[in-house]
Formats: sequence, C-alpha cells, structure tokens
Amino acid sequence: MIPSIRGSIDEGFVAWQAPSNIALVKYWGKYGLQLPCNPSLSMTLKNSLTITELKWRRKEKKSPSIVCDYFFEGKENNQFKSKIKKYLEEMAQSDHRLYDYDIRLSSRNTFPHSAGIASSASSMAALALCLKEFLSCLSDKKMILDNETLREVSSMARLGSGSACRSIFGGWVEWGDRSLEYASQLGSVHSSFESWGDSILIVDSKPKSVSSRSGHAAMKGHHYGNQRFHQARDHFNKVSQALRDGDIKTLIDYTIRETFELHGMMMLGESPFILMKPNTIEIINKLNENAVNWNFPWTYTLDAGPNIHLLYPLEYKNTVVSFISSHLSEFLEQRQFIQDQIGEGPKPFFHSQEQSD
Ligand code: 2P0
Repeated sequence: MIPSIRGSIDEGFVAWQAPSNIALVKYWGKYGLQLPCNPSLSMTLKNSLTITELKWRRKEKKSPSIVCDYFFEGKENNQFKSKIKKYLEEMAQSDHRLYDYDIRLSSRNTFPHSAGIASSASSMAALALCLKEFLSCLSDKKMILDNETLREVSSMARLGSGSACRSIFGGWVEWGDRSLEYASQLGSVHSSFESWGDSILIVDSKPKSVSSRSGHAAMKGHHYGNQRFHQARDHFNKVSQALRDGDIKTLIDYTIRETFELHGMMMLGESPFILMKPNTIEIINKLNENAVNWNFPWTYTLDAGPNIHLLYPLEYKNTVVSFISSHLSEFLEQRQFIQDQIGEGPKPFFHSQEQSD
C-alpha cells in the first residue's frame, strides 16, 4: 500500500474516492453559476463510488492552455475529456498554476457503468478533492479537511455538477439552505435515521433520453416553476425537521411527493418528457400492494431516470432483499439491483504500487 498522495512540485499524484448520493428533496432548476433554485437534501451512499487519480507533471514549455488526458476504466475517453477540460479551464481562471502542468486523470466507478446510476455527483466530487489536494501540494501544504476546506471543495464540485457538492459530506446533507454555494452535513439527525439502506432497482440502464442539464434548463420559465421552488423549500423544511425529530412518517410521505413532483415537472414543461418506464410503475404498484404487510418503515424515490431507490432502516435489509428477489426481479433489467446504504463521505484512496507506476 502506498499513500494517496505522492509527489513534488514537478511531478506527482493524488487519489480520492467519492460517493454518489440520492436526493430526497430534489434540486431541479438552477441559475447563475450553478446556483440552485431551491434547497435540496440527500443521503450520501457508501458503495456507489468513483475513484479518481490525478497525476501531474510540470510542462516543459509553458503554454496558457489546459493540457489533460482523461481515462475512464482504463480507456481514453474523449467525451468526458472535453467536459473535464472545460471544468479545468474554469478552475484555472482562479488558479493559473493549472496551466503549468500536464494533467492526467484516471477514473473508475465501483458500480457497473451501465447501471443507470448518475455518476456525475461522485465523479465531480472525486475530481474536486484531487484538484484541491494537488493545488495544496503545489503550495507545499498538507490538505486538512477542516470545515473551511470542505466548503471550498464542495463549492468546486458544484461548479462541475450541482449534486456533486453534496457528495463531499457523509450522512444526510443539505445544499441551498445555509449556502447556495456549498453543501453542509445536516446536524443533530435523530438516531432512527443514522443507518438506512438503499436498494437501487435497475429498471433500465440505457442513457437517458433527456439529460439533467436539459431538465434543469426546462425549469427556466416553466409554468409551475415558482410554485415548485416554493413547494420544494417547504418540503425541505419539513424533511429536515423530520430527520431531527425522528419523524419517519413525514420523511416517507414527503420523499414520495418529491419523487412525483420532480417527474411531474418533466411532464408539465413546454416540451414534456417522461423518464419513468412501464416497469418503474409496475414496481411502485407492487411495493404499494405489499406495504401493508411490512411492519417497518420504507419509502422510495427516483433520480432523474427510471430506476428506483428503495429506502428503509438497514436492520430490515434481509427482508427487503428477499422481497426484491421474490417479487420484483422480473421487472428489473437482468434482475439487477445494487445494495447500498448511508455512507460516511469521501476518503483518500490508497492503492497498490503497480497501479500508480
Ligand atoms: C438531485 N438531480 O437533487 C436532482 C434530482 C436529478 C434529480 O441533481 O447540471 O447532474 O450537473 O448541475 O447535478 C441531477 O442534476 O445537474 C440532479 P448539473 P446534476 O440530485
């Protein structure tokens, strides 16, 4: 094992792993520099991670441009590269030292590439952490993740992807209440919400027909936009209070309402679209039919896609998993689901000598 950072001002590398997150109160609609139109609230995951390594080498000849390579799962990926390059160019506006280096990024996800899990949150969070640590190393400083640094990294991640700013923190996380620029971990969460599971039911793993970027854009001038932003704030207040009070019923009810408001906004815009699939509805109906038989709390939510996140106290995982296998498998793509749970947030990634050399 070697450390997650090694190097000098001329040459080196850093590596971080960052988790995905699932929003219970949704961010949908933004303005300015990736500022949210309403506060959102999410649960950080544990197993759905992106691992990113950033290597740097000082350029032989100075040039006022970003030079970077991007490898995803071992292969050069030009589609991601142009997005990352644009992001690094933005970052270089405030730190010109980025122009002085050849940068090589290698990234992989712990969840299947085709699982339909949004990876922009985990990947931009991992990248922001690598970048911050790289810049600290250039200043000959050790990066310490104190509150100020966490906020700065969260803000950097936000500029790459809004939801990524929440992935910098573990547990239950809000964005858009305390600050529009960075997320914060929710304090004083009741013990009944400390350990929740998330079974991610993969209905369809194909790329979405409409991107989140277009979805956010469609909220500009949306007929119900202002009403939605107002309502989302109210839901945010209720769910964050429920998390503090241990009020499971409120959390369950408003999580489901948020799911349908998000997808309702998609269907009620000027160019309506539907991201749910027939099997999304089949599963929701199956869950509702069987809910009466469960003697423990559960709820569900959808991201901007067809897959279902089934949420429940982790102690009931075995019951949920056996229910998925017996009642829901037939509606899942290749009977796939991903077993996840609440997680503690990003960590430096320690890897073997062979990988880094
Ligand atoms: C969320 N989503 O709160 C909401 C709920 C999807 C549905 O944030 O344009 O990839 O990169 O800021 O963060 C997806 O949008 O959008 C998202 P950008 P992002 O998690």
